[in-house]
This record gives sequence, structure tokens and C-alpha cells, in this order.
Amino acid sequence: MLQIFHQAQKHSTRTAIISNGEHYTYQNVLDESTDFTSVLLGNAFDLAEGRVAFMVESSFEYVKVQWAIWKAGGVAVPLCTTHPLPSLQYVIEDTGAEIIVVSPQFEDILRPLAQEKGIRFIVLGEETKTRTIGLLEISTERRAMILYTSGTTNLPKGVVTTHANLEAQISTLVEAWEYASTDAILCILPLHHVHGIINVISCTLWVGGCVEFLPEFAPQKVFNWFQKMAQLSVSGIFMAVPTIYFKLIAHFESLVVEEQQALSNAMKTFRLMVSGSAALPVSIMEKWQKVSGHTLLERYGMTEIGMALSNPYHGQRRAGFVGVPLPNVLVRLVDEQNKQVEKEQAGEIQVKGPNVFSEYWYRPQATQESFTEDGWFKTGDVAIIEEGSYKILGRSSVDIIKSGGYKISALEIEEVLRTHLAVKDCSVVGIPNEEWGETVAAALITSTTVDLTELNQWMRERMPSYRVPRHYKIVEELPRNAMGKVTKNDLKKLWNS
Ligand code: MCA
Ligand code: AMP
Repeated sequence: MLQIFHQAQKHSTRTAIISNGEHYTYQNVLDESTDFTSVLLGNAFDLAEGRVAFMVESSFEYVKVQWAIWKAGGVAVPLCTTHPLPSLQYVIEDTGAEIIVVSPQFEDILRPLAQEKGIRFIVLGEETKTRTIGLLEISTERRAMILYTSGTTNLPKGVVTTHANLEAQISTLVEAWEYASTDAILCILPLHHVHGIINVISCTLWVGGCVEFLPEFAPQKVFNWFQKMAQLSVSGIFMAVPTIYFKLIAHFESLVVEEQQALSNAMKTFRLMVSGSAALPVSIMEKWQKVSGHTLLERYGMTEIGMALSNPYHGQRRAGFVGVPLPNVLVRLVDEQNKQVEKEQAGEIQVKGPNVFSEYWYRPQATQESFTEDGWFKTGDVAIIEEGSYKILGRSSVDIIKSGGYKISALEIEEVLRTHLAVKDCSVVGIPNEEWGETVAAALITSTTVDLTELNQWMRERMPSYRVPRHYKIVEELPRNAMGKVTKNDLKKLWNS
């Protein structure tokens, strides 16, 4: 049996999940996921790494389906619940999903696609348990999950992790941040990325803690939960991206002093508050310290590796730094020849260890290119070590944008823009933004007059809202170097001027 289920058995009577006002024990999660395993399996004995795409809201049902896929020997492919159909279709087709599972509210979005492609389609609530099954022995070397990440290629790539990878990603954090069965955590992050799936849900469930779901982010609801945890004297933990802390601070500042005081007192009772997925501005860290009494623990991770670097749980957390390698994670900084840099020199972060993913789904060349000959994963992020702690300086590619904690490929947006009839050419960059980290900006060369509001609506129908440009400029030509390549750093100046 996979370790995560062994762990759950140890805590069978404890509350694992609070979702839509209902409490579920670990035994409930184990039993209901086993029932759903039988639905997934039908007459089969083992899904044998068949991909199961699931579009299920952030809730008990999400965990039930995820665990059932693993118990059935399948590969979990979580779909973003807010993505438009073209993005969902891309993931379903790219993974070659054999089964699609949906919550009833998503049935209309995906049923036609499933019918057209002949993919088995299961709507939660309509399924019936078919038979009693025994649990399969699943080797930890088998594939467990595929998550999609944007990069320096124009289409997102599927990052494949094995059960052994997931176990390593979970156990390093459990050790470093001392997750405990007495912990309660709020899940507000989307569940098609590592931050929500591993750091929030899986680590907490690994140790017998309690995950409470808030289906979507709303500052007042988060604050209400902080107060509830304080009143119950529970060991609360909270994890979010910098944009969320920015929004919480803005909401806090709109409250009257008495409310602020009560909230600050509640937050001070928390055990741990963590920030990651994008650089935490020092200004947000300092403001949050005043609001909550917490020095945020900033850490660094990536879809392909889980978490790699972390400020200390005990000890000084330095603003603007991401700390040191986590247990069992090897990290080095290298120059362009993959040679380790001298002390206090900047270099690319490379990572090795059991946490590192196995492959990009069906992209052997991309997989090969992302590793050095001696097996180090090349992150594309540049850092320096100062006084023993890593500081992220940026990314080696200007084409990767981080906005609201999401990684966005400029090339992917350019591809879509170029399919618009009025767009002759374009170039996309990220420009600094206090709230979002970066926002997406597009310079366009157009062939006819373009109504930018209409163009924006056209983009929204084709991609998730966080990828849609927030700023447009129509230009006569794009800045280029002698080789004819667009010089994006010059382009960024367009919005600074
Ligand atoms: C949304 N809006 C934006 C953006 N996103 N505007 C500018 N830039 C953006 N990126 C606009 C919408 O169009 C809308 O405007 C308004 O903001 C509200 O949109 P909504 O989607 O409802 O926003 P929200 O619910 O407030 O979401 C903000 C959020 C969300 C909660 C910060 O972006 C989020 O959950 N981010 C976390 C992503 C994450 O988990 N990343 C981890 C991946 P209008 O009303 O005008 O339409 S990285 C990872 O996993 C690695 C391993 C790691 O290290 O952690
Ligand atoms: P993703 O591929 O969506 O998992 O995003 C991973 C990327 O997020 C990394 O390659 C970094 O560029 C960025 N990132 C994650 N955590 C941090 C952090 N604490 N500071 C700066 N960048 C970060």
C-alpha cells in the first residue's frame, strides 16, 4: 500500500477534511476513495498508469478522487476549474486521458468533448460502486501525477511525478516545517499546482492534520477562519502566494481598528505562515509582520522539483532570501558551462534528489535538455548565496512571467495573439506590479484598426484570465537586435516611460 494510505490509517478517527461544512475523518476519506476506486476500475484490475483527468472543485471530493486514482493504479491529472475549454482540451488530449471525472457543475463543459473523443465520462454523484475490491500493491516507481507548466516552449508541458517523487516532496517539508497531527490548514490555492496539492493538502494529510477547504479566495473568509482557529485554540498554519498576502493586507487596512486588533490577536496564535511560488516583496513581508506578528517563511520551489530551498522554521528568516536546501535535496549554482560558480557569484540553480520529476510527458527531448549529463535538473532560475542563504535574482529567460503566483509563457500568449486577424506581429513581456508580481503586457503591430476591448474579450475566450494581457500598446515596429530578435528588455521600457 502507498505510504500516504498507511499514514492515513494511523489517524483513522481524526478529522482529515472540513469541506462545505461537513467533517470527514481519515476513515471516511479512505473508505469513500476505495468505493470510488471500484468505480474507476470497472472490470479492470489495475488502471496501469492510465491517465484520469478530473475537474473537481477544491473540496473533500477532490481528495477522494485523487486518492481513488492512485489506489486504482492510475495517473492523476487535475484540471483547473476556471480554465476555458481550449486549455482543458489541451491537457486532456496531451495526456491521452482515458477517463474524465467531473463534479456535476462541470458536466456541460466536458461531456461533449468526452463524447466526441470516446473518453469514459464519470459525473460525481451519479456513480455506483460496482464491487468490493482489495487494494493493489503499487510500486512507488510508477507514475502518479501529471501537472502542466509553462516554460520557454510555446505550449505547456506535462510534468510527470512518480509516487516516490511525491513521497520525497512531502517528507522533506514535513521534516523541515514540523507538520503535526494537531495542525489545521486552510486550502485556498488552486489544486492543479504543487503549492496547493503538496504543501497544503498532502503534507497535512500525511501527518494526520486537518485541511479545511475554502473553494475560492475571499479575504474576509480567510480572516474569519483565522479567528475560528484562534477561538478553538488550534495550531493553525497558512500558506499562500505573495499576491494573496497583498490582498489580505489591503483588506485588513480597510477594517476598523477594533476588528484589526482582534484579527492580529488571532493570527498571533498561529504556528506558521509561509509564502512562495513567486518572490515575496520585502514591503509585503514587513507589512504582514505588523498585521499578524509573523515573519513569513519564504521558500522556493518549482513544479518539476517540489520545494528545494527554505528559510528556517527555527531561526532567522531573512527578507529577500529563500534560505538553504531542504533535507535530501541537493542544490548547486552553476555557470553557463554547468560548472559550479565561485563563492558569492550568481549562477543557475540546479537540483538533484528523489524529489525531482521523472520526465516531461511524451517530450523525451525536452526532458533530456532539462537535465545536465550528470543528472542535475536545470531550473532556469538565477541565484546567489550571501551569508549562507540563497537569494533569487531572476530567471534566465525573459519569456517566463510570474503573475499572481502563476507561471506564464510569453511565447504561448504571442502564439494566440498572432492568430487574431488584425495582429500582424506582437511581443509579450511581464512588467513589474506590486500586487501581482508581474502583469502581462503586449505590444502589437496591427494590420487594421483594432478595438482593444474586443481583442481582450477574444483573448479571454481562449486562455485563463491570468494569462490575458493587462496592458496593450499598438506600435509601428518592435525593437530588435542586429540578429532580428525582439529585444524584450527594450520593450519593457515602453510601459515604464
Ligand atoms: C486575475 N486577475 C488578474 C490576474 N489574475 N489581473 C492581473 N494579473 C493577474 N495575474 C484579475 C481578473 O481578471 C479579475 O479581474 C480579478 O483579477 C479577479 O480575478 P480572480 O481570478 O477572481 O482573482 P482572485 O480569485 O483574486 O485570484 C487571485 C489569486 C489567484 C488568488 C492570487 O491568482 C491564485 O490563486 N494564485 C495562486 C496560483 C498558485 O497556486 N500558484 C502556484 C503555482 P476582472 O474582475 O476585471 O475580470 S507555482 C508552484 O506550485 C510552485 C511549485 C511553487 O513554488 O509554489
Ligand atoms: P512553477 O513552474 O509554476 O512551479 O513555478 C516555479 C517558479 O516560480 C520557479 O522557477 C521560480 O521562478 C518561481 N518561484 C517559486 N518560489 C519563488 C520564490 N520564493 N522567489 C522567487 N521565485 C520563486
